[in-house]
Amino acid sequence: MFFILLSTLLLFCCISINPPPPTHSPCPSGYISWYLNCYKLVEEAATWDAAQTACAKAGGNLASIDMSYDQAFVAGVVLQGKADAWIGLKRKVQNGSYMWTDGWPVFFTQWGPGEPSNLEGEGCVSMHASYFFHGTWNDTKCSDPKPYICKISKAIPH
Ligand SMILES: *[C@@H]1O[C@H](CO)[C@@H](O)[C@H](O)[C@H]1NC(C)=O
Ligand SMILES: *[C@@H]1O[C@H](CO)[C@@H](O)[C@H](O)[C@H]1NC(C)=O
Ligand SMILES: [Ca+2]
Repeated sequence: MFFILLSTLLLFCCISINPPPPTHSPCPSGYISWYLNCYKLVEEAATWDAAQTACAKAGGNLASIDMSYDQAFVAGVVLQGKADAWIGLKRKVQNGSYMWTDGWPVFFTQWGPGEPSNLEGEGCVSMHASYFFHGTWNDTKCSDPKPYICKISKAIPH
């Protein structure tokens, strides 16, 4: 009887002093959590290089988009038609191939009609906000200031 009472007391004591740990977002504030990734639309316009530097300072990169469901999430939830925004894809001047800044291989693309136009001086990729071209990609001029999408990821490319 005593032991039942004691264990009941212990049970109450320990439940009351051990509340469940608070659930907190795995992402820094202002970022939206999605699988192993955190995304943020930064609405202050910057050149592509300045945008990449700012994302890197926060521990990430300009966003890479590796799959169709990442594309749907970034276009629909992060961008929400607010502004054309830089993503982490850039054409290398050396050989013309497009590479993600975070090192992921380019598996998936969502170019707009006629893109990439690969015009001289246009090697940085932005995502469209406009109704008709929503979410599609365009190679544009790297020195144009645009809002941008940062991504912090726990997934490591290999
Ligand atoms: C293109 O050049 C970059 C270096 O600027 C290199 O990392 C990449 O592997 C090259 N890609 C091809 C297909 O040669
Ligand atoms: C793609 O970018 C170019 C500027 O580099 C712009 O003139 C063109 O309108 C863009 N395409 C769309 C569909 O907005
Ligand atoms: Ca273009």
